[in-house]
Amino acid sequence: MKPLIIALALILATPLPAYAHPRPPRDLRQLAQQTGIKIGSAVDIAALRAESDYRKVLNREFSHVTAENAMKWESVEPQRGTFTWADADTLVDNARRNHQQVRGHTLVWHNQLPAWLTTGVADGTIGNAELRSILRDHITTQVRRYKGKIRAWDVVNEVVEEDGTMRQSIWLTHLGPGYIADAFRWARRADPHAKLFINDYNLEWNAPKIETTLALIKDLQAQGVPIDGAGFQGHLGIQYDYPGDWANVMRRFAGLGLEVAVTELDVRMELPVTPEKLATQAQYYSRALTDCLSVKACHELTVWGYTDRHSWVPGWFEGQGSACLLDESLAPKPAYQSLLAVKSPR
Ligand code: 9MR
Repeated sequence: MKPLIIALALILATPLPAYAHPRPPRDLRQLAQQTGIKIGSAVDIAALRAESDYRKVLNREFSHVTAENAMKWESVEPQRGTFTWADADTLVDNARRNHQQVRGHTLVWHNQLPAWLTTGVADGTIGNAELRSILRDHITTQVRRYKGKIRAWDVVNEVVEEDGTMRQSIWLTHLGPGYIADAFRWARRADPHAKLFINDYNLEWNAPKIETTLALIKDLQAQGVPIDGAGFQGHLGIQYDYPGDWANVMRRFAGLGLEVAVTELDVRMELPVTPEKLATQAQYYSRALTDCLSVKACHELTVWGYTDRHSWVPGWFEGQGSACLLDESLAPKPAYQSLLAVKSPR
């Protein structure tokens, strides 16, 4: 009798493997808890303010948030020296109240720069030395303002071109290649605890971009530049093959000692929507989550908006849409269910 009791006790005391959770997750927040990664969404601040159903679902489902536009330079300093933090503050305050961590997006980019900056550079009234100090002040001011409230910053965004050359932004052409190292150093000084990321699109599969970005990171590390992570935006479309090598690519970045994250996932399609297309889209979403879960260093998967009611896709790709997990009326699509059904290897 005794050995049987001991055997039974042993079986009961053995912890269940992570994938053997008794119940499937009820929502994305619970999925995030069970898998141990952060599941986030980009946030449309106007919707957060004005639409109670949008706010309710955002705060129920997501434990991580990124401002879709509110932290970009043109949003926070539309006139030189005039700062407009209200939208970014709203996001950060809402996050604190709802136990959400925040990804700061983005400090150095070639898009959504304020007009005073781009015209000043173009007409020569802002010279290169002044431009460098403007960039330093921008990074320092913004990172300090949210010190301790941002888990990770996208310090530089989209600095490499599709052909693997460095992007000829105003930063590169006026400040030289050292602007990237400077940006990371200034960000670290302003908030020593925030994780500092490089972020890009098509980094999931585009070989020239992957190789250049890896080389850039190694070079930064050799100079002692503080860089902690690489973000894969993940703007996918079902008319293209799923980037089947993505997990291996993530592992290469992780091999440099970096955290990796999926920072802007969405999966667009050519309209009209059909059940077949939604089923394919669901596979893309679940594969992206599976890829992240299969790489130890992947700690975050963020979608670029969670509802088709507010998605950048229709405005940018003619005839395309339906890229998000929930439809316009906030009803879950097959993609949402497919995420909940992912079996975590962790
Ligand atoms: O979703 C954003 C959209 O509302 C803006 O109009 C657009 C302007 O460039 O930027 C979109 O977000 C981009 C993100 O900041 C960086 N990666 C690509 C995203 C989609 O364009």
